[in-house]
Amino acid sequence: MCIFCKIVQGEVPSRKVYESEQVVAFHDITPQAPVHIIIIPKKHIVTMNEVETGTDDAVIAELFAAARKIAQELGIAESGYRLVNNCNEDSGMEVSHLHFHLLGGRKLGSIVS
Ligand code: DGP
Repeated sequence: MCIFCKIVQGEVPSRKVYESEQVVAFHDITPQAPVHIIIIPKKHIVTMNEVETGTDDAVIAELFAAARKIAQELGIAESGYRLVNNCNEDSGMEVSHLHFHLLGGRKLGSIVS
């Protein structure tokens, strides 16, 4: 089972900021910004490439809805934030379970490096 599935199951502790039937969000263990939240589907979708149009539409929509809600609640909606998805090797993806990084709370640098 992957590390994010273990977080979903409660086998690995995390600081959750959002949870619903299909989605969970928690503080990143190695934050790159004052706000750094990981937002995931509970379903083990490996990467963006494995998202199934139709079947996964609702959960994908909820990932974005969760990001909007969390940004509001953590006070970065107006100052600004970045929502990042890494997919496969060239992106630097480390955890093979679909996730978005919600980053904010400071002026963010270049989008690529
Ligand atoms: P990525 O490179 O896009 O696969 O980013 C994976 C992120 O997941 C990385 O920023 C660190 C975070 N992460 C990895 N393991 C854990 C964990 O056990 N707990 C938490 N909270 N975050 C984790």
